[in-house]
Amino acid sequence: MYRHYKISKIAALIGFSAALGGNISSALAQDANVPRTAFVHLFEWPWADIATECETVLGPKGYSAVQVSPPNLSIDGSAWWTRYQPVSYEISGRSGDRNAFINMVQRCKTSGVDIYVDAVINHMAAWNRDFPRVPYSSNDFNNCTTPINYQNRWQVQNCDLTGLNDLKTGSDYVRQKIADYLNDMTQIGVAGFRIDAAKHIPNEDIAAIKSKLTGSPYIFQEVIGAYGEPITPFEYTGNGDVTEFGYERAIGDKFQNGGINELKDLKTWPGMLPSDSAVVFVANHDDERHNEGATLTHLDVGDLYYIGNIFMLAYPYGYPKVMSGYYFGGNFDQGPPSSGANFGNACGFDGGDWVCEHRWRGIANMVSFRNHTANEFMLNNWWDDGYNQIAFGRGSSGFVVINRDDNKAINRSFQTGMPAGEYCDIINGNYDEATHTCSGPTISVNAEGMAYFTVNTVSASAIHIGAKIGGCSGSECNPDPNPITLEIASTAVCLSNDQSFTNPTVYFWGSQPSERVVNATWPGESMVKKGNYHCYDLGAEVDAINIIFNDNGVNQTEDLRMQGNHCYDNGTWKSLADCGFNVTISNPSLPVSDLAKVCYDNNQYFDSPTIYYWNVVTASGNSISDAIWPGVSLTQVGNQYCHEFSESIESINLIFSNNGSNQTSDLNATKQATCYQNNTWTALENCI
Ligand code: AAO
Repeated sequence: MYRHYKISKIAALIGFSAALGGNISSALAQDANVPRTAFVHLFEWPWADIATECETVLGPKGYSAVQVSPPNLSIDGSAWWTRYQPVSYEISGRSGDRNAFINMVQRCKTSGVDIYVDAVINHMAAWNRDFPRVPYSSNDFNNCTTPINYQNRWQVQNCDLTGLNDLKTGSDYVRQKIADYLNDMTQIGVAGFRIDAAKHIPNEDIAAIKSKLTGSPYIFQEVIGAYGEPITPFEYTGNGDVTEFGYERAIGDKFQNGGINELKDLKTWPGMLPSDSAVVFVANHDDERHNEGATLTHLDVGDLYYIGNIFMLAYPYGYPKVMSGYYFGGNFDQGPPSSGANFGNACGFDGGDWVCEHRWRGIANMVSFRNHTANEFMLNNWWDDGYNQIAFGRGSSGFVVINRDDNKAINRSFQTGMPAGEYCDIINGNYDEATHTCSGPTISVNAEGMAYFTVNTVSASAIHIGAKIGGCSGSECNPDPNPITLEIASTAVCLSNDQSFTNPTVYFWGSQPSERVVNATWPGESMVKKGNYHCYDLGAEVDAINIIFNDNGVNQTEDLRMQGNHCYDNGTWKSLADCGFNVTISNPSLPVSDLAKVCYDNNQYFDSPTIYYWNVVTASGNSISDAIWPGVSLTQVGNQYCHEFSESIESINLIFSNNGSNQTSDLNATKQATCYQNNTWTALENCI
């Protein structure tokens, strides 16, 4: 719905430091035709430092934008959070005055980097209700001062948030004052806004303010989705993007407690926003202080936070925001260092007080990885060791290997899906776009797309098409945006051909149910090339079948048994979807069980998800009587909640509900798509 791509206007030649542990490199600015797809929060950075940072680091490294701290006048005090207590909409404060702000916006824009302002518009400071510099007086505020109970929608949106005077955003006068403030910044050249505490403003009030805005600024709203709360992030997607705190929690949990292999399907976990509505982050300025332990932060021992950020920038979901703050030594209120990282102070790895995560080599270079893989916003060639070691591809544009294991290195070959050649390992070296060379180790991809990686404990390696030694050429630089969203019938069998067969052939016999598929005659049927795979459509669904892949009768695999998963990828059976295919269910002889199931991703966090149904049309013509409200309980299957009917269904009317309380609207499913995920129907095969 909302585009996160931005093409840089200029490509300037600039030298800069981009290091983890202090190594220095210089490089060309990112190519002007490559989109910018990740931004950074330079928390509490002064305007002058941000301007320099845009020119020397952010522009060249390909960052799309900077979220800056609230620029308007707030209460006095040294704590960082004083800036979330506005007293006026004049641009003035700890980061600099209006002139410095304008200078920053212009210089960043010239470097290809946008500015997003943190807009504190839900409330004014916690003092009397008189703000003559706006002006606001007591009539412009709501009257509820009791502490907020987050289970109560009305209180969340009408009472003071921790004592902060809650603006009456239902009033046209207040809406206009807020819009005037935002329009002033748009006019200066600000490109977007983070709406602070958006959960505390009814979404229709934000829509009304938005309708008064000039231009079309990018908007993302801070809505902390939490189990059991009535207000959900989904309510706000109509206004713009929304923060996805579920993503931060998932990364914090799996990287700290183990099991990062489970992050493979993170984007489809129940309750997650659609990718094109989600702003994602590993940590934010609140949680790195108050939620330490659950959130992965720079305070974590070892490089967990580092590789967590690498995962975020590689994984095709949402619009990523890199957190970049300062050291606060356990004092959660501590304000920023008295001078910025470019004028007077320095980054931690250079002995200073700023953490500068956005400059850490692997993080800064993964921004470029994300930009160069943007055309192929999909995941393929996934591998994991069943726990803490993972690897995955991004079409034919990039491949990343992440090792979260504390004891075990990774030493093995992977199918990368990438064109043959030598690539810079951008986690462990910098790529120079001018000379097409690498300051560190390189990775060699052979003609079959295979590459050998050695990755130590709690570290990573990554390669991408924009960091190929000698440069990429022709179509490999601009790969087909949908190379492996190739359609495939669910009845096909596919092979990754890491054996380099010249004429891949599939021999099969002994199908179950028996004789569903007629036995082949040796050496079997020729396979057709589909992306990185060769495939053959068996023409009917089977529960199991014996298979030998061979090179038209010459070399051959051992006797294999295909059961459930149809894609033989580098020695492992995977689902066709995991091999990157878009699976179409085209064959009428599907087993009954596959079409008898209706599933729901429960993105409304129902405690007792229930299905109520009527008008059930079965394949056999047998009748199934309507359910009795609120219907029957769903059973959790992986990430979905499902109900299995006694026989195959053709179509059905239904409502999912929380055992009769909250409910979806009236829905209708047909046999081609019986999984309700992210508010749309998809085929079961693509869903679970
Ligand atoms: C300061 C003082 C206060 C004083 C107040 C007024 O610290 O003691 O009462 O002034 O004098 C920042 C600081 C505040 C500071 C404020 C103003 O963080 O400490 O108060 O400036 O100076 C809620 C809001 C969310 C908000 C968050 C902090 O929904 O919008 O609280 N974030 C933004 C900014 C933040 C800023 C403000 C808003 C205010 O990012 O920096 O405050 O402008 C649950 C709820 C959330 C709720 C949290 C915290 O979340 O769901 O909506 O956020 O609780 O109350 C797990 C759970 C999740 C839970 C979360 C808590 O993730 O799953 O349910 O933990 O971390």
